[in-house]
Amino acid sequence: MKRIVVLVGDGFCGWPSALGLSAQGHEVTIVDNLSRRRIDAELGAGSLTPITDITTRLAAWKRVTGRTIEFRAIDVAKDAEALGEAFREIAPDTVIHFAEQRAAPYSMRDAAHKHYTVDNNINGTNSVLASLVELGLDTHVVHLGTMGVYGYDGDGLEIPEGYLDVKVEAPDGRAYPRSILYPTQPGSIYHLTKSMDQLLFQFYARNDGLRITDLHQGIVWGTQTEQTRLDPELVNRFDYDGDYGTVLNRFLMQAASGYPLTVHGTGGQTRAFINIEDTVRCIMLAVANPPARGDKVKILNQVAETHRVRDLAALVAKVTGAEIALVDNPRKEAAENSLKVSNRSFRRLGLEPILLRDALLNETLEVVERFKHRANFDAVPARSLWTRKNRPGTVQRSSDAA
Ligand code: NAD
Ligand code: USQ
Repeated sequence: MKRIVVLVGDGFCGWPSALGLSAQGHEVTIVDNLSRRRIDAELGAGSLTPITDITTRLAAWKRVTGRTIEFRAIDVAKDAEALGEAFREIAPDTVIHFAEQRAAPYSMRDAAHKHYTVDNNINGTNSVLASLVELGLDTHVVHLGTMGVYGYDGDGLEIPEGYLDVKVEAPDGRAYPRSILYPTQPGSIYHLTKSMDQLLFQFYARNDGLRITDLHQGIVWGTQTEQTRLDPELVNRFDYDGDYGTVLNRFLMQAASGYPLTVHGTGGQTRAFINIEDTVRCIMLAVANPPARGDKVKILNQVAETHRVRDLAALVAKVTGAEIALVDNPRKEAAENSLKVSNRSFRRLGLEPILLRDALLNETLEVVERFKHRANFDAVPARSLWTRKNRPGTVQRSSDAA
């Protein structure tokens, strides 16, 4: 059993991961500055599910399972001293680093939000790595990164897991072999910070021998996991707004509420998806399989399957009878792309991913059906614009004037 610090266990992926690891018997400490809850207030759209405050959540976990999860309120990006102190006291075997501003639209709102996202994400990652080095700890860092570092205008070439083996032809006629990070092409400031994280990881692994796993995850859908289902006070968060709501969860919430499914442009974007239960399984597998000291950064693609956005909309419409609306695309992205992603590493570690089966869509639909009365429909359209030429993804209805 390991001592694990989950930076940041109050979020959508962090909370069920912290519970899953605690259920496995690990000694878990959550660090979070609760910034996401403040952003809920800024956007006027809290979680659709009634998440309890962190103290109530942790007390419920203790009541239901008898297990304790510690909590520390620390800003990972700004308070390096407190973070270092926590690492010194706990001496973690593993640090799971989720502590970032993760919404692409939020990162593209304006200059202030671009600044916040870069500042928060890059300083946070550097603080985690620098603190561990300073303390001389041999901690395994597991970072939740994103498939989106590679961009979404692919032509069908399968994206490998992190590295590309190339031969560079030199003027002397020789071909020099190199293993390089697969080139990035981020499509938002948020995705750019994840690309920059990769360089920080590469540096600290080479310079200091830090053991680092970087998980390139697709879009997460679903809400509940084996542990969050145990008690209403353990319920996971569910985002549906135009900034933080991700596409499939948004479509499910819109379908349950009689709101047309907001397909951006032609819906030709193909993306990678993974269910929240598999996010937790992958984190567990990554924790159990660290790289050796001195190894290069271990990069794994954390995806189950790929889908085109309009096909997802058609699937949700078929299951629910919802109407589909083709709205303006507020983002600068290719109208159509193909995407193939290798997920061999997790498959080899035993992951049998959950695919989009009706039963699971139905579980999420039941959750949104139960809580749809809590939604703020003004927050549903995606209004953050990538460029001055883009237009908001607004459905033209009398109840939804732009
Ligand atoms: P989330 O916004 O629900 O949670 C993020 C948490 O981080 C929040 O609890 C917030 O309070 C905390 N936080 C942010 N900055 C912090 C700081 N400086 N100090 C302390 N706490 C801080 O996000 P999520 O959906 O759980 O995503 C978690 C990670 O997974 C992110 O790094 C994201 O890039 C990655 N990811 C998410 C998805 C997805 O679809 N949700 C997909 C791929 C990758
Ligand atoms: N889209 C719609 N209609 C909507 C919402 C989105 O058509 O109502 C489209 C978008 O234009 C985009 C696609 O759906 O083409 C995906 O959008 P998204 O908001 O679901 O996903 P994204 O912005 O890429 O970000 C999410 C998470 C992020 C994570 C990323 C994984 O918020 O933290 O890193 O998924 S990935 O997409 O693989 O980069």
